[in-house]
Amino acid sequence: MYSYESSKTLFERAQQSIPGGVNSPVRAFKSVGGVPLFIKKAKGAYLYDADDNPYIDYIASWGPMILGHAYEPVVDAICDRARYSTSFGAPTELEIEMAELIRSMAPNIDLIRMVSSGTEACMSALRLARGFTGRNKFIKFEGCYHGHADAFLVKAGSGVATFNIQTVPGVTAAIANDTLTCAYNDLDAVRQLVAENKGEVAAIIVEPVAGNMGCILPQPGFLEGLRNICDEENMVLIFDEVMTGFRLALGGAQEKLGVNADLVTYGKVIGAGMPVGAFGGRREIMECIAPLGNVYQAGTLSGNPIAMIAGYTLLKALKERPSLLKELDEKTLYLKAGLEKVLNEWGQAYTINHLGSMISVHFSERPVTDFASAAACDIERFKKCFHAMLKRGIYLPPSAYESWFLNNALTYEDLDKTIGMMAESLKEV
Ligand code: KE4
Repeated sequence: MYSYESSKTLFERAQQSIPGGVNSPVRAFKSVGGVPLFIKKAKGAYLYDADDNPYIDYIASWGPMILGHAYEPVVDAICDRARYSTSFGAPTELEIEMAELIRSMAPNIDLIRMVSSGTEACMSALRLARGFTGRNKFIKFEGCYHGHADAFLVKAGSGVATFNIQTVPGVTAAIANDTLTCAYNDLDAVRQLVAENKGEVAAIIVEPVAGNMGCILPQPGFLEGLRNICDEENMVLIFDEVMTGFRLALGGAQEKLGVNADLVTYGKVIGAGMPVGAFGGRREIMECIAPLGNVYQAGTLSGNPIAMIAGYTLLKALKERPSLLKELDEKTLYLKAGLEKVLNEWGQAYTINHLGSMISVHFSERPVTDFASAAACDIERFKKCFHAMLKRGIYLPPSAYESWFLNNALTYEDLDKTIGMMAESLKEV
């Protein structure tokens, strides 16, 4: 039986100095209850908490650690580069190499700007779309999460859904009024919003595979429909690939699903665990960004050499060995098959959503295709399953509104253990 004494002590101490004891709300275990684990170290597919309990990690820092924790080429690159200073605030050759590498991997990226988080990337892409079109409104989907910039905190997913925050204090009505929302996968609702706001909608931003209400796939024709609507209405289509980028394929969801956006945002994997985001896309749009154009966007640590060398090293490894993503997809399929077997033996309602190495288990009698169906799942049963797995050494995302993230350091033995622990956990949920 795991002891959590050190995490308990640290959590009490953390709350004296940090709001809720965490620097990001989803880490607080607030929606699943219990004490958040304080992590001491990690290697490969394993985390070790402050009590040295080992866990097989299915969060991978919410996506970045796609080749496992402390991936040696990344660690070595960071250590080597740090001795030449950690930041200059001036252009470097490394930033050119990073931009050129990304353009060689992802389709449809004429120009790309580095920032320091997915939030910054999405916030900047929206401002750019508004500046490019001269329009104020935009469409997002209920349950999708694009970071915590004010405009996106309307019916958002991830922690906003986890904590059931209907209206985020501090987001003014003036801001929220330009955020139009509808259900994911509902093209008719999009068409209606566009018709009701004719000529006023700058952009549609979408997670091409949603990961912030659990994993939810676009229905056939959904993304293609968004593409057509944006073409017809001269709107900017923004793919938020912070989660899917460099994970679903080297070229992300654009490559995997065969639909090109006008702007794409990145985060997570692009920084290999260091603070990196990026937005890029069509030259005519990107050329509106300062210093070329007047859409202002900036950042002291944008393109930071330590963050760049970490991300560059990881992306280069993925590009040079495309088999890594194939291996990861195969491992995810193996895990899915094993989970389905034990869930079927358990005999109660569930559904698994999955694409590539994104997967989520929902305790639901019906398909989970949007936020409403995700929210209608048996959330209490998820909470019990989360803790049953945690005490058996399996670390799942502490929310029913998150995707699981596999990393390629997972072995088939780890996957078998996960499947076995699920079989045991289901006896007590
Ligand atoms: P960051 O600002 O957290 O780097 O990225 C925001 C973001 C943007 N777009 C998508 C599709 C995202 O999933 C995210 C961040 N994802 C959450 C987990 N669902 C980050 C975890 C957290 O908030 O601590």
